[in-house]
Amino acid sequence: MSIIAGRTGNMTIVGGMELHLWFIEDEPPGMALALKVKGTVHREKTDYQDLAVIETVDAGRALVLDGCIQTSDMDEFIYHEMMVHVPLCTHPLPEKILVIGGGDGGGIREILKHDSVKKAVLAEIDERVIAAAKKYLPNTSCKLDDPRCQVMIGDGFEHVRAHQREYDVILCDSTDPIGPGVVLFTEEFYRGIYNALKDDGICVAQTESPFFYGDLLARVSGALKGIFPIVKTYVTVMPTYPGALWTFTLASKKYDPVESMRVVDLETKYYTPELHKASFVLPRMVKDIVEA
Ligand code: AG3
Repeated sequence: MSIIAGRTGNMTIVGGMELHLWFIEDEPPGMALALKVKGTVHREKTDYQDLAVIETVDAGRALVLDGCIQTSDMDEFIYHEMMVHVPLCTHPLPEKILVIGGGDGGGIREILKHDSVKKAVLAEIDERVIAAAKKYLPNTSCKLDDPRCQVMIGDGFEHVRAHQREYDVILCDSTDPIGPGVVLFTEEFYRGIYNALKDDGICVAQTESPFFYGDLLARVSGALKGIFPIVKTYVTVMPTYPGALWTFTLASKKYDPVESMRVVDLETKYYTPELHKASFVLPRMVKDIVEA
């Protein structure tokens, strides 16, 4: 993560020069995403990663792990609604859901909007992420103490290995494939997920931006196609993620996400049933990646 002082704006005047603080997420070799910041709210090295919460000028508070923006008040609802409501409105009766990663709680908040859900398990390896979200991101983490939510601190891979045919829906709300997130993009992990799902279960994995992680998207899509009968990638926009065009990949044992979509009465800011279907209509460049 780089915090640099820029020369525009009107924040601090040092020696007659106006200075501003910007958070910069580098996308090597030649691009970066920048958010003007008011300051750092919290920073610590956890057992797993570098964790920061920053207060931005336009995007509210943001959680940053190992220099990568995970969630910001401005657009977290887009990511979380699309990750959750697409599979939960595809499955006819989603009752037991697992989120791997996702310690900020945004996925849990959206899952618990579904009345059918009896239990939502969060398997997060880094308890400091949960603690920071509860303290600094109240809007995102607001349902982590709900009686229907069970928080397990531990390895998501181990969790799926230990649970067979148990879940209706499993969501891989991972970081980028760096640090603790690497294992969550492996074929072995997806096999574990297949086994942890019931016979009509559905999995959704966040699969990054096609601009910076096209190879990864191709690999994940290929791996899932070797395991599940139905695999479809869908897209959304995420202004505070590098590349802005973002993908999720859905893998299903039985239900097709477009054919089997149910219209559910939900309070959302981004997701609609029309958008659910439309998000599976892929830009040519994404089609080329997942059909290769
Ligand atoms: N997890 C995926 C964030 C990926 C962002 N990548 C980046 N900034 N380079 C989000 C977790 C939200 N619950």
